[in-house]
Amino acid sequence: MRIERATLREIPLRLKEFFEISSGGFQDRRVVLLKLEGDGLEGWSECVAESDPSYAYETTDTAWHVLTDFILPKVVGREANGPEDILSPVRWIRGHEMAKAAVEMAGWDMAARADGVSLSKKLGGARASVPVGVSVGLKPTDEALHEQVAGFIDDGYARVKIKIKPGRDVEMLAGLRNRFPAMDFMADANSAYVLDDVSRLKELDALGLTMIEQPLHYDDLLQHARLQAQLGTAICLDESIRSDEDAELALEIASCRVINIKPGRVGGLGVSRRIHDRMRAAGLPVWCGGMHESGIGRAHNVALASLPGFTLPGDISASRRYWDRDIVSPEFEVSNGEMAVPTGPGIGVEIDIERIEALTTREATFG
Ligand code: OSB
Ligand code: MG
Repeated sequence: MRIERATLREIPLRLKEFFEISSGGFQDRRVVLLKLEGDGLEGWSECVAESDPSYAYETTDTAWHVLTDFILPKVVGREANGPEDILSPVRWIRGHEMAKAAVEMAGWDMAARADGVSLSKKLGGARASVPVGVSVGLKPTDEALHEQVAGFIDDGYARVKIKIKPGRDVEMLAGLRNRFPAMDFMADANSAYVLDDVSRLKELDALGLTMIEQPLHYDDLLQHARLQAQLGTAICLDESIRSDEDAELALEIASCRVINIKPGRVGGLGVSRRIHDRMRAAGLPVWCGGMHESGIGRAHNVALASLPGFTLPGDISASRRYWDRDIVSPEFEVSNGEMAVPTGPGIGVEIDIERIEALTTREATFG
């Protein structure tokens, strides 16, 4: 595949509601979209970096910088031997997985279109629809939390993830468990605890959570292993897993029993699939996380989640959970806890290019 041209754009998209996690919150997303062109085909992707470095060190601006100054000038104009070879000229760049992933993922869309198959099929997906859940931010009161959770249960989500932090944890979750005894709940701490909080975290074992995501430091596999050894509840790692090597180490020392795979966080769909394969061989489940993507990033996530080892519901919610209006059609919907995997070529959704162009706040082209 020849990458002849690249167009990078930034558009603002406002979430329907303010979203708060243990490290802070936001409502306005700065969405970076990439279009690659070559061999008469297009490939689209979304860079999932956020505007501030609270979840990851990358930001919208570092991703823009690394993409425009280092990555795109080197990959455009080159013949690549498939999507996993596109980044070969920039392997020397350390980190910046979200910036790299954007290029690799647009390459996968292009490669799938070249074969005339869906991205799901190109990746080895095995399912026509995938189980999906929803991630609920911290709320000022239990009443507000209960109301939103009740709404999502009515919408049919297969699992509800609740953001927690010290002071908003055991009692808050016990209240939810009391009200919804049979619901599949999990918690996500986004690194808000330390190992000394172990006795507090052990109180979660009584609540029947499917897992607790990223309780400790964003970088620490050893302390998670020490915690997992003392906790009945499965630990799921998010921030701590940024490569297949991280996943290998986490498995070796038993830092977790589940991994939340976000293709942006690990550098693309190729690495995502390798982590999936590794976990599957170990008999452990994975699921696809989310970064409040627009329909373009969501389409990639749904395709990834159709691989056989993604047995747990992903943070892949309906377009209308996030946006008044998405930038793809049809919009993504949830019914009976499942989301349909697009079957058209590539990411399989139509991109609203007119609206994207109207919203564009900056643009860079190569080739
Ligand atoms: O920790 O999984 C997380 C969103 C932004 C950054 C980090 C996280 C999240 C979510 C939302 O939980 C998932 C989604 O609905 O896209
Ligand atoms: Mg998380």
